Amino acid sequence: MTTAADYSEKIPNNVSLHEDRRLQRALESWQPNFLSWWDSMGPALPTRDVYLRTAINVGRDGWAQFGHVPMRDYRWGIFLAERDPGRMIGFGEHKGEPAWDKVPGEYRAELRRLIVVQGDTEPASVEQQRNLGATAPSLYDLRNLFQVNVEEGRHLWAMVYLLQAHFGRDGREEADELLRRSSGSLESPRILGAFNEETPDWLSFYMFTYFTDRDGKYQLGTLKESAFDPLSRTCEFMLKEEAHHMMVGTTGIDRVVERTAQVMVESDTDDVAGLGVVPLPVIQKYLNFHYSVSLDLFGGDTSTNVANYYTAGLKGRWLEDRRRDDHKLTGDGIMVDALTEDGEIGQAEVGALIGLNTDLRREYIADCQSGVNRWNKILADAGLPQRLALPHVAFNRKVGAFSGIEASPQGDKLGPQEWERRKGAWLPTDVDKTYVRSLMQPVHERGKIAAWIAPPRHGINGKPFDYDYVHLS
Ligand code: BYC
Ligand code: FE
Ligand code: FE
Repeated sequence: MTTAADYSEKIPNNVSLHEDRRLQRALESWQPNFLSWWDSMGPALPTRDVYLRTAINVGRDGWAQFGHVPMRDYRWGIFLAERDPGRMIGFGEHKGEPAWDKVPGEYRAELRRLIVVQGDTEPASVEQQRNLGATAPSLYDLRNLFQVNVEEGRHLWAMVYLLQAHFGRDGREEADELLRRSSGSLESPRILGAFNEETPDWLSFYMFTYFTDRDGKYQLGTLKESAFDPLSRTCEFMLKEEAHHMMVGTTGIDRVVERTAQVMVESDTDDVAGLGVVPLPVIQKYLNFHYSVSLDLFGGDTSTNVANYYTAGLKGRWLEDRRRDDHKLTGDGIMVDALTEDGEIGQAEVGALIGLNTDLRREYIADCQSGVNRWNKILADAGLPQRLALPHVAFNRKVGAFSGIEASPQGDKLGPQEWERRKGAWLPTDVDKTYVRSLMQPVHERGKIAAWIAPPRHGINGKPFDYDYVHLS
């Protein structure tokens, strides 16, 4: 059975908020802080309204409605996927016991930390994308940016709900801190590295939504397995929205590659810098950067934290119930990335539990490869011999076994001087970034599109590309 959202309330929800006055008051006093954060850190481009999807329900027969809404009036709501009353814990030492509706005291600190880390990324991405509206390549893209932004705002609401409903005063303090830290700040930065990087141009935005939102997909997938049922149900619903974010990234990069390939063929040259499109080597450098910083988001290659999370039932594996093992892993092993005794790039066998970050990172890497295959098919179909590739897992890492060394995208270990000398060939240089930024001339006219990107194959919700997706003010 589905509980429909109650839209008569200030905060749309399917969690019977009206039954809990204390929680309702906590959320209602947080709401103005959220709105002032949105005003100062959310999308900077003034708009009248935007054609947005709003979550209104969680059932199978339609969970969202579309319509033009002023962004500030977006109904950020709290939605949990439908409850399975008989749900059992699927892994760890509590496997087979009923899932928890409340936070067990012994796991309170760990669960709070997982929810805070997840919650911190959501507003961070909105902050990172704040200025992109000014250079949107089309109204269609502008609308997609804003859709992603409002939904990341809703994901923040989702985590704040869990904190305020289940963690008492600590939870309320953490909810305030989520609005206090800010992306790139020196005094109080966001918790994870990738969320303090800039997203200064639309190529970065597509790379971010492809690679970094995809980390979100995998992390949410593991939290969806959690024994703490409210977290599980929250993440399950967030994953529905996440699919669109990744579609924006996948097709965004498709369209950049397609347009570059077109101009390469038309002009019969590889050297398209100056022809108004992004050269393939620059696309590769952006890919290298966003992929490597996203690999860092999975944490250390070995981690006692993740072993404890798993054993306690807080965080599972990707598609836990499809794994053919005992779902406890106490006697199992896994090969993880590691430096050899003489400091070379290699692998080492460790207990499966402490290698779970590696397990998840590998699922992610395989998924990332599917995008690269897609973009390479676009190049092949254009008759071009060039190909894009994921760099080696040791390339440009700041977290894990390879954080102390440098490596080429091919996986050759490099000394610090050689790295300094050659890194400009692999990561975006100031010249590359300036060139990409020079292409970012706004196209805010209905039905028009910037010259550096191909139009999308489909519009949104069955609307054509030249629909009036955004009304600027
Ligand atoms: N160098 O790395 P840790 C999204 C050690 S995105 C070397 O903390 P953990 C979104 C550390 O001491 C999804 N070592 O990993 C996307 C420890 O050692 P021990 C966000 C380091 O805790 C786009 C070991 O490494 N969600 O939603 O296992 C737009 C491992 O510790 C370093 C989540 O991330 C270093 N620099 O996992 C919007 C989910 N640093 O104890 C949104 C929630 C640490 O083994 N978070 N160490 O000796 C988590 O699940 C986990 O906190 C993390 C880290 C996966 C992030
Ligand atoms: Fe999100
Ligand atoms: Fe997302």
